[in-house]
Amino acid sequence: EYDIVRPKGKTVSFHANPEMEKHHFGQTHPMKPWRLTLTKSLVTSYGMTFAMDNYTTRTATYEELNSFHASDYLDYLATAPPEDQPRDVDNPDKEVKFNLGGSDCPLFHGLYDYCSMSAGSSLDAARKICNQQSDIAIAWGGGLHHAKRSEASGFCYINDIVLGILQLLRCYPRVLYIDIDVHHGDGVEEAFFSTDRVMTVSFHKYQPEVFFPGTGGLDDNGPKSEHNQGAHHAINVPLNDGITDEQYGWLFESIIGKTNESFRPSVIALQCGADSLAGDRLGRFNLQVQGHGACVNFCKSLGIPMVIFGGGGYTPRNVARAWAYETAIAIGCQSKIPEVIPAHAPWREHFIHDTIFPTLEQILGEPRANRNTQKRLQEIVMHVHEQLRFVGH
Ligand code: VJV
Ligand code: CA
Ligand code: ZN
Repeated sequence: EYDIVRPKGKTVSFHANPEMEKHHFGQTHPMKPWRLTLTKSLVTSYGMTFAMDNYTTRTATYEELNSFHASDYLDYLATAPPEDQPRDVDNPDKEVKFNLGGSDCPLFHGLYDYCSMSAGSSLDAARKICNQQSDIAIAWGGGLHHAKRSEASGFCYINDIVLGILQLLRCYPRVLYIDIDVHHGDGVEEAFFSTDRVMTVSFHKYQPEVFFPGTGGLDDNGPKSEHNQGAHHAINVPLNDGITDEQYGWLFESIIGKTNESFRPSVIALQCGADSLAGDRLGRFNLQVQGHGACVNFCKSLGIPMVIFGGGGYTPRNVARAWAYETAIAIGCQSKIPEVIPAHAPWREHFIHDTIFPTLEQILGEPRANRNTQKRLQEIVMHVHEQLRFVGH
């Protein structure tokens, strides 16, 4: 029925744990782990599993989590009572200290398992790239870029990306981290702030005081001291509401193309948060599936091994569309997947349009006014190119 075959040479691996998807942050919380089920369902229905190596990932061990996170934080994460249980009277200040139990980062049932599974899939993906057993390794359950060493933040408890990059640094000299989630990748930037072995680039909506997390201005490029090795190794692309596929694609290629030339990464870690799509419950951009996917395609075209992580994405049907399409791009079968969502796809009724690429009349979401002027985008590119003059290997 399908014409999707294993591409010669390139190996793609897909890392997931279906147990992860059964966890709930709470009834109306925007983060819905079952968007991963929806994604996998589309990937399977389009016949893509036959063109990849599929792995059910193990849970990361305490020691693995401990390679970035502090022990006291992990210990509390593992033992904190879920919200519907009596408060932990012995540790009244720990929830505050670790930012656990608020509305963004609730203490739900099975939280520690959920975190270990997300981290386990990202670590497995990174190892597959280290061993050179894959050219592209996909971990849609990862991408939780806000978590800090000793603090949960913005729906993220364990920073699986930092763990994955630490693994990559054991085998590769330089890692380029790229983050297309609508939010600033603050946790990853902070973790590698003082090293020139990791270059971080985040594209995000930037409006401090109004939009989370409020960091990631154009002038935030790493430590200010030239003596610090991390100087100039953080790039931030602050954007306004309503950016389009065309503008984003131009920015992405100008910035990542030039970064690739200057930094010469040995491997790419790409966070593909789908909250930068139009119609996202929390996002503000106008990207369509094609525009989001074009970023993945551009990275692939650089011919460097790559780990692909998930991230945000709060309109599940659109998250699944984008991540299924991007899985196809990784395999190289995007021109062969039928536009129409297969009739036998379970969950088909979740898709308000029958196609993976809604047409002009039925785009992903009500478009927002575009507040990004061409002049400002040009200034951003100029600033980034200026920064990159300090970077060279
Ligand atoms: O803006 C914030 C922080 C507040 C305090 C908590 N309230 C609920 C919101 C304002 C200052 N947090 C952001 C966090 C966004 C995290 C994005 C994560 C990622 O995509 O980058 C990577 C996975 C925020 N924006 C919207 C909400 N929180 C939000 C949280 C809810 C909610 C509605 C909106 C939590 C629970 C419920 N509704 C029921
Ligand atoms: Ca981002
Ligand atoms: Zn986000």
